[in-house]
Amino acid sequence: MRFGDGVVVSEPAVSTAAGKPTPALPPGFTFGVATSAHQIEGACDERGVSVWDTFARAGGIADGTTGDVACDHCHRMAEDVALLADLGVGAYRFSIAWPRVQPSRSTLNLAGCSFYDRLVDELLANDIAPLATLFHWDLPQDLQDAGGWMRRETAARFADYADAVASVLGDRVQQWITLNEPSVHTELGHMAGIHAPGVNVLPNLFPVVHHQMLAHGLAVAALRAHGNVPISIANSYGTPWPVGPDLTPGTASDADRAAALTYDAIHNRMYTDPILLGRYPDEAEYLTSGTIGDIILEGDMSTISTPIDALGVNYYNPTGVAASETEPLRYATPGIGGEWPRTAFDWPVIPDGLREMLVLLKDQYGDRLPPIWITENGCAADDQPGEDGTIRDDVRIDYLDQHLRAVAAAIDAGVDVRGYCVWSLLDNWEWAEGFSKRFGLVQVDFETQARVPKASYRWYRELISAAKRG
Ligand code: GCO
Repeated sequence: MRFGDGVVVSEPAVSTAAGKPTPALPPGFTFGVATSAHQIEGACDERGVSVWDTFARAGGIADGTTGDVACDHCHRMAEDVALLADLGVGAYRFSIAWPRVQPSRSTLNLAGCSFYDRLVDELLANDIAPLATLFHWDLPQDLQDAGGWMRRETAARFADYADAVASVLGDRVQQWITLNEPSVHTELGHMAGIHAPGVNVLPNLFPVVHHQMLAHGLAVAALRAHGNVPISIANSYGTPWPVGPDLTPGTASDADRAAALTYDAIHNRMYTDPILLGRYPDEAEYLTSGTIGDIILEGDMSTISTPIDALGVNYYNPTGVAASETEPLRYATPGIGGEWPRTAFDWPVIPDGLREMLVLLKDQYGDRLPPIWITENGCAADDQPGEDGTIRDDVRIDYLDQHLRAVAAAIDAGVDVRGYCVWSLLDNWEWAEGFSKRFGLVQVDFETQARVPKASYRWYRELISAAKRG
């Protein structure tokens, strides 16, 4: 069924992934999908400016596009929630655009708050649990102009924003996710310069790390003041795979294995240890020219480690890690070789890496590890319509099927996983890649904004329906 332009296309029969039975996940397991504000909302003239608007206008996007219109979700919200309802998901992970709620420090944009108010009500009317991410990288530009995450004040401003949002939505949101992928925002936005705000603050990266962690902790306290809605954070996790000269683990050296431990400390544990253990890994000292004690103030670690109710895991693939004498973080990530299938992003498809990462988290954190949600997993594919106009994205079906089996295997190994969100509902604006990478269960024609469910949409709908039938 085609949404948006009113034309209905006949639906071909659903074929499960290679005819295999659906992955066996426990009763009560939640199937969902995920999106983010800047990647789908559009309506840029109805909100304040974010660092991604500035970064795109400065030429940072591969195809020269912006998120100004994206999927025009702000003006098509009911249609998109209808897609969610038809899909049968139990949860929808979306993000709230900070600049839409607070265009500048002293203002609260009531129209912006009203949009999220209506979205949450529409979701609940369709028995879909709203999972709201408060920060998915779209920092208000005026905050960046004042120093952004290099400044401690930004953490306090984030808590004020969280308080404002909770005062509007706190009675209906079913899970708060404070930050999305602080590691990626730090590394790509504040070191590599290929994401907004496009700066390189090396050798002093640690303030960006710590002020995001502090923002998380202060927001937890602000959210708790509005009730007992479960709170989590959605971290990017790359399973650390040491690789040698041929980019496979088979030729890795002891130095590569040591580098993989460093990568795990800096990319994965740097944003998990402070929250679950109340301390940073020793490698945090690599991220400052001084000492981390210069940045951490009394009480910070206690604030940051305020208990949370779930841990969000965004997983796409393992990370190949090799020793490096020249890289500033003391490791290189040259990729993973071997005969793996690859996505349209050229990312290797290694589902068992997800099981491995989940078991690693359980081993590392033991009883300090709260229940896990897979808050993102999915693949970019070169989707092409068939002769009947539908998209037969079997590559995506196989990807999702295999990763759900990896989740089931992790659960069998004793990891408490409660839910899984496909990235993403819609083809959307993929950051520095613009519109060139399509992750959606639903194809979006960015000229007409027509939505066309793909075969993976129908496969996921059938899988969810079968799980409900038990
Ligand atoms: C991320 C972001 C998403 C991306 C998705 C595909 O994990 O990078 O959370 O916004 O669009 O992961 O790259």
